[in-house]
Amino acid sequence: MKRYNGVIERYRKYLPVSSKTPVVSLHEGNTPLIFAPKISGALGSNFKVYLKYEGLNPTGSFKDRGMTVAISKAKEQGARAVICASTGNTSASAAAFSAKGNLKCLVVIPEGAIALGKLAQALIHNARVIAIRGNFDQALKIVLEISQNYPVKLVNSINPFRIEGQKTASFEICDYLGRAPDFHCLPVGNAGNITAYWKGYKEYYCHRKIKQLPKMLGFQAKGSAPIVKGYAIKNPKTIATAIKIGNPASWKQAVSARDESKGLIKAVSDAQILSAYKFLSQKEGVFVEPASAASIAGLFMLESEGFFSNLKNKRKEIVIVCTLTGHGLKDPQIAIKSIKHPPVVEASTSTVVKTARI
Ligand code: AN7
Repeated sequence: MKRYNGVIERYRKYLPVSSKTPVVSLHEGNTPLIFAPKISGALGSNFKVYLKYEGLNPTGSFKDRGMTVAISKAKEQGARAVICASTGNTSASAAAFSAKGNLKCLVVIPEGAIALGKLAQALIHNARVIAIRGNFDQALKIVLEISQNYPVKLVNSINPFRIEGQKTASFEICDYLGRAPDFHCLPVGNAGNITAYWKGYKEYYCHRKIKQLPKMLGFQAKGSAPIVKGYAIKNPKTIATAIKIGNPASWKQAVSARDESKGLIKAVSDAQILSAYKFLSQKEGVFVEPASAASIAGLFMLESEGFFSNLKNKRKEIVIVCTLTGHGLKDPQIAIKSIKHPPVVEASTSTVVKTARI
């Protein structure tokens, strides 16, 4: 069997790379598509829901797919340094790929709004991390300005190579299922990922790899839902810090993905996100960070609104893929906070047995 060497090698013919591109890879991609029997069952007997578990990428999020292409192209173009603003995962990924590719990595983050695991990653991979007294949208504006005036390459998803890499997730899903799903659910923050998935599906359609396109179902957090509301949010709020974004860079592209696919972009509350977060970990055994649970929160919300009712109990199988963008270990503090703390008892077998109610 051929060894797996990451998304550039696997999907080279669909990507803007040549034999001269120095490939920087951490063997990202090739993530599992896990069948979710309990979520499927909640929708109906003819529904098949699959989880694209992007938390299993090398730095624990989907960002690695785009970063391998962005960093490889930055090197090809002779860059010595890269820069990004981040709600956490982009910086973790940029820092790791920069370490592998011998680039300097500058990271601008909103102070106090980055999950612990992500901050640890950026720091341990030796990025130069600067926290601003401001939010992600302000950080993005700053790094954009810096990249236009200094010799540093921007690796936020405004960089088209990021989108190119991220579209490989659609390819993997279609290759695995032998078709495109009917619906694709995913969280929306800066809106790069919904843009990338839609691009990937459309390209596979043009190459006749799939016969139909999915409807894209995007979900923002209620306190950070500019696309849903139709205007930028000055002070976005949500416990899902990854998608706490008030003015998404790929806003227009996300709207196109929604409209071209005849899908939708809706908002889910923090309570709905946390409930889906617990459902995933407790019923499906899959631990994700809160932002990722927005996919499932959105799916459950649509189900309760009767969105799927005319598709229920038909012969036709309905295939739904939900992208789970980041690993639960990214944000251990949320996990600990949202469950009961374990009891502390004396060190005796009988007490442990009694307390455990065996
Ligand atoms: C886990 O890291 O924007 O809509 O700076 O980390 O493509 O932005 C992260 C976004 C969803 C939203 N889930 O994706 C960043 C950043 C997780 C994320 C999103 C992010 P986009």
